[in-house]
Amino acid sequence: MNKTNLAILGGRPAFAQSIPVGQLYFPSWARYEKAMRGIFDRQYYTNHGPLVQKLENSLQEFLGVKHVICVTNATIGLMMAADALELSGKVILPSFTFIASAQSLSWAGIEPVFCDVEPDTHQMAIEQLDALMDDDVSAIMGVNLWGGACNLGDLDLFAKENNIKLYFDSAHAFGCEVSAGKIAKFGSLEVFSFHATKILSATEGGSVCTNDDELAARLRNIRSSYGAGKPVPVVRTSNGRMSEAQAAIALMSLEDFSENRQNNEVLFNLYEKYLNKIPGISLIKPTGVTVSNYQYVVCEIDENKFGLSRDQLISALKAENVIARRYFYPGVHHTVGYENNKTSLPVTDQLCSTCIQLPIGAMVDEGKVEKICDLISQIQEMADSLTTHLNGRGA
Ligand code: T4K
Repeated sequence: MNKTNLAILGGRPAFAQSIPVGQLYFPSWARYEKAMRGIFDRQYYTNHGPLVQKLENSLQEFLGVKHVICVTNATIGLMMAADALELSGKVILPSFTFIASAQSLSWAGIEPVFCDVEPDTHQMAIEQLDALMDDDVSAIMGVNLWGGACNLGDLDLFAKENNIKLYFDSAHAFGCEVSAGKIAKFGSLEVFSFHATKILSATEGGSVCTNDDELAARLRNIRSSYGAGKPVPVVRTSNGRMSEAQAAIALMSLEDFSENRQNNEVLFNLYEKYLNKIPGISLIKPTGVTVSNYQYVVCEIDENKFGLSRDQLISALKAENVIARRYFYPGVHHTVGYENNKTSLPVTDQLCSTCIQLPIGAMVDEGKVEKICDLISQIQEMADSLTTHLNGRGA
């Protein structure tokens, strides 16, 4: 491509159709139709139907965990978790996460206490936890980010020493492994997201996983309005049911998981090869795991070296129909309900202004990765003239 043809300067977009961030798994129409016909034949849409039960059993086997409770989405899973764990007072969690991690606590009347993350890995900064502890803290919510994991061993030790609970928002970590096995069984419970952008998709969906029988019984009672399974005392119930249509997609996605993960790994390695050659952009590799799902391609932009800010790069890519994202922006400690929070989280604040996610998943192939990296390289080489152009537009 000729450099002067960049779309932001008036050229034709490099891609005719938008390339989004996210796994965006779509099974073949024939497979989808067959699954939906089954639902129509059985005339059963929702409430712990046969497909949800099959999915829960399959996931228990796949993940090596005793209980998988499928839910409408991870947000409701996290809200149910706060009740099932009987949390109170305060819970420590990183602010560098999706807004749902903290909002699930606010729904339960719990105060989120935000901690910073490690600059290199983006995972929770465990050495800062001591300073955040007081008698009101009842738990830590670890967040396993970007297909990597936080330091599970150190977190477990810290929680035990302080006699508080530990659980995980593992929305990004489905299918990831550490030396002790698959992510799913650590802490009291873990919550996965099966949103369409995740490697295991139910279109919307999620699950709560635990080895604790009593906790699982509480979760099943909270999930289903009037309760379900073994009756156990709970504070309140909700509607966190997963529908049969959601479970049907998730079962197909689970069947194709290995292939999709492998494909992501190939694409990730290709990104690494090309991006390494471009000044001012660094790829963050998933850490703390022996196997990653490579669900996200996360980079940091060093404006001084790249020549443009993260947001300017996003604008230039958007013009080419590459829909890069800025997860997470703004930092959760500056969002709904926490605007007056005075916590100083320098690493989180820095990452919220420099992190960019590039497309990976089913909508991307090797040729597209090469083309996206070529575009980024050209944008970087033309940074000076693009800055003049973008400043002129007020971007
Ligand atoms: N904890 C963490 C750490 C999380 O990251 C999340 C969610 C949660 C908890 C809560 O999980 P859920 O309650 O959502 O299960 C997305 C997702 O909505 C969200 O699941 C995810 N994390 C978050 C990081 O990103 P958006 O608003 O960026 O997604 P959306 O719908 O705009 O999709 C991304 C791109 O994909 C867009 O360019 C549009 C495109 N797209 C999307 C869908 C659904 C398509 O082309 N086709 C599609 O069908 O939040």
